[in-house]
Amino acid sequence: MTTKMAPNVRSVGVPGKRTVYSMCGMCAVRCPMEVTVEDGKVSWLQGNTRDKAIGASLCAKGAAGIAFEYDDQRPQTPLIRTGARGAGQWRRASWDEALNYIADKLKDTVEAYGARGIALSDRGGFFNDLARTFVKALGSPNYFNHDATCGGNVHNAARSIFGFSHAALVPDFNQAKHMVLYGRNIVESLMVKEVKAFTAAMSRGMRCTYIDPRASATACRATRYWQVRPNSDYALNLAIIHEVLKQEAYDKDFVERYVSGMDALRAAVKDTTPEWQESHTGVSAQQLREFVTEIAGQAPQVIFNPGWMTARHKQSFHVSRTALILNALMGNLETPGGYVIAKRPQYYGRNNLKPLAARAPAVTEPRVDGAGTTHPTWDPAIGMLHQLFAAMETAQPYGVGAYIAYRHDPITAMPDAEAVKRALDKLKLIVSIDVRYSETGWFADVILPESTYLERANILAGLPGPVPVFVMRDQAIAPRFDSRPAWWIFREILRRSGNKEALDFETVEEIWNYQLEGTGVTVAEMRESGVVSLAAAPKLAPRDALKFLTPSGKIEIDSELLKKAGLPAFPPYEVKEAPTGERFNLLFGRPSTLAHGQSLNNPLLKEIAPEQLLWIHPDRAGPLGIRDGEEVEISGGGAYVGQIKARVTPLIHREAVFMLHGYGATVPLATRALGVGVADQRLQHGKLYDFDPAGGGNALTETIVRIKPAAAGGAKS
Ligand SMILES: Nc1nc2c(c(=O)[nH]1)N[C@H]1C(S)=C(S)[C@@H](COP(=O)(O)OP(=O)(O)OC[C@H]3O[C@@H](n4cnc5c(=O)[nH]c(N)nc54)[C@H](O)[C@@H]3O)O[C@H]1N2
Ligand SMILES: Nc1nc2c(c(=O)[nH]1)N[C@H]1C(S)=C(S)[C@@H](COP(=O)(O)OP(=O)(O)OC[C@H]3O[C@@H](n4cnc5c(=O)[nH]c(N)nc54)[C@H](O)[C@@H]3O)O[C@H]1N2
Ligand code: SF4
Ligand SMILES: [Mo]
Repeated sequence: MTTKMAPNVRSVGVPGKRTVYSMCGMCAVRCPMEVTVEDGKVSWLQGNTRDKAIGASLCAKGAAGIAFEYDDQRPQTPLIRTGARGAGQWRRASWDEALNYIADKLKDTVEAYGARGIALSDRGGFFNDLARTFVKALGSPNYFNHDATCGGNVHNAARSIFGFSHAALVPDFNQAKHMVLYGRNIVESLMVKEVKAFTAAMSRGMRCTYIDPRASATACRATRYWQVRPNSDYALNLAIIHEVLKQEAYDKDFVERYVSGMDALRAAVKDTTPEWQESHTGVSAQQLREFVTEIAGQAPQVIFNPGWMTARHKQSFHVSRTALILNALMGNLETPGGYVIAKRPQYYGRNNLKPLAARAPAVTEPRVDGAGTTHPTWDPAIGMLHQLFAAMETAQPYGVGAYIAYRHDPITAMPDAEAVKRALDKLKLIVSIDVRYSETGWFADVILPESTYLERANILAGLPGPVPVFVMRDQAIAPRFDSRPAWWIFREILRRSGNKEALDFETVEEIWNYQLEGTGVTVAEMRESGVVSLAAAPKLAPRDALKFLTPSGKIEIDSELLKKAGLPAFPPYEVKEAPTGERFNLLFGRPSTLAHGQSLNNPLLKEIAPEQLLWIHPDRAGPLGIRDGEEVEISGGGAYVGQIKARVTPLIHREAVFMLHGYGATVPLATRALGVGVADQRLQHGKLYDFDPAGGGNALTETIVRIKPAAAGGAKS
């Protein structure tokens, strides 16, 4: 094994002790972080103390970054598949060989399908200018992020109402009086800054209404908990809006000035009374009325926080939309204690980072998923990944031949792993760029090991916010193995594909200098603290001059985008049949100590990971002969059957079972995670192409599973 430093990076193996400002990479939150390096090794990790919102805090996963770094169970060189897909036979390859192999297959793809036959998906977020530029420079419109199974529905709902993403709505925890959370499990599915702000707000007396069929740890902190029926939040919201209008608990001035479509809203909620929703949600009419009376006295410091996923079913978009409409009714936008709208640098008279994507020629080909065209409500900037898999299978609307999964593990992240594999198997080329052996990597043709977040530098990122910032992830240590940073990998593929201009930089510093041109910020300043603020203090926009990015400039309850899509603004609530007998809705979530499927093989996190249990209500478990602590068999209708221990508890709604996501891995080289627990995504059989038509997101929580006591001595899948 050669231990070689990636070319064109700073010499980092210097003796002595120093601090490098970076960003944690143990989950996608990317908290600002200080890395202590002693004699070329990482000796300590903590939050970036120059950023007061985080201080020295990291979560357990962040703190396990050292264990991740010094774990050898990861791809150490490029690997090229030698056996059948997924069979696990590989040969080590040099970077030249692997990159040439990829370039050849990309050429075949372009010959067969045109450049649009190349697609890439990634985890989105801060640094996505790089991957977008890469795809654009290849001449393809087909960049996707992961949002089909994450925040897609919420994002597209916000886009239909405000014209911008829900990520642009920043809750003012300092002054909020009441926060309503829809399955947003803030204290476990955590972001360090947010959970600190939430905990502080609760200590100072903020009220919290938490809505979830399962009593999560956040439910335990909340002042009100509603154990709603699964997938019923839309009915709840229609009734809350009905009551808010009836009690006149909304901000009339704000609505008058900024909201269009109140007539449509009134018509939609005319009959959705608190009594009407009772049988749909399980929340009593009286409790709902009391809630509305309470928030009437707290508005506008009341925040309806739809989180990222607001359930994942075929009306999720409308759950999110109605939650966002409630914010508009509260008049809480750009108000202390409400939602602050994230600002770009221009708002404070500063320039943003120069986009790399501008260096690549425009692509005029239509997207393969129809986002923005046949599906006007789906944001073309992020796409809808399941439709890429559909195109792989059907070659409609056109064929796709090559796919790069960069920082993304769709065989874990998308429902129905077998269906994902069937689609992938049609391709000429599957590449995984990862820091560990993912399920997708194991099925790929080529694995390219990216240097870890401690071993590499990223491009700079500009983050909008109450105060916009530029952030840096600098390289802390030399790569331990023969890996490379993504910017280098993409540059090399482009060079070999005859499209080199867009990313033709020799060093990451060259990229940084390009990005910083005209901003008044220098690389040295970035290195000094890792985070540079573009204003001294946040400044709210004047309330009488708010501008929304919708076609009308207003908050569009009667959305132009929905009209264009031929979709109703307020479809009738779809009544949910209650599963009975052996049948349950499968719900899922995360523990605070694991990030998706990527953490269970970490030597430290494996030790503290909770045992994966199946939460089931005593009223349903009893008749099935299922007892607390005993093994049950769970199946989702496909070939995959799991065995898991029951946790019999009233903390889960009668109609649902709940399990943690991130278990049930199958890669033999990741020995600590191998075969531990059950993979919820494999139980989501038949769900790859089942989605919310308006939001586009997969209908994961509509999965029905069957549960029965495990046969004594039954084999574990
Ligand atoms: N059934 C089910 N499906 C789900 C979910 C669920 O709870 N249940 N959750 C959904 C949600 S919310 C999301 S966000 C998605 C998440 O799905 P993914 O985005 O696929 O998950 P992650 O584990 O965050 O990261 C993806 C891959 O990036 C790799 N990676 C980590 N760091 C780096 C790096 O520095 N460089 C590179 N190149 N790779 C890196 C990881 O090893 C991992 O293989 O899954 C969704 N799908
Ligand atoms: N520790 C840790 N933190 C993380 C992550 C991680 O992997 N690990 N991932 C990050 C990412 S990518 C994301 S997207 C966020 C996700 O953060 P959250 O949005 O908080 O998501 P989950 O943890 O999946 O929790 C989902 C909750 O929704 C509930 N739920 C299911 N169906 C319904 C329903 O119909 N209505 C309502 N109201 N609730 C329902 C489930 O019971 C569960 O408790 O977490 C982020 N933070
Ligand atoms: S939430 Fe935890 S794992 Fe995620 S970036 Fe922050 S410290 Fe790291
Ligand atoms: Mo997510």
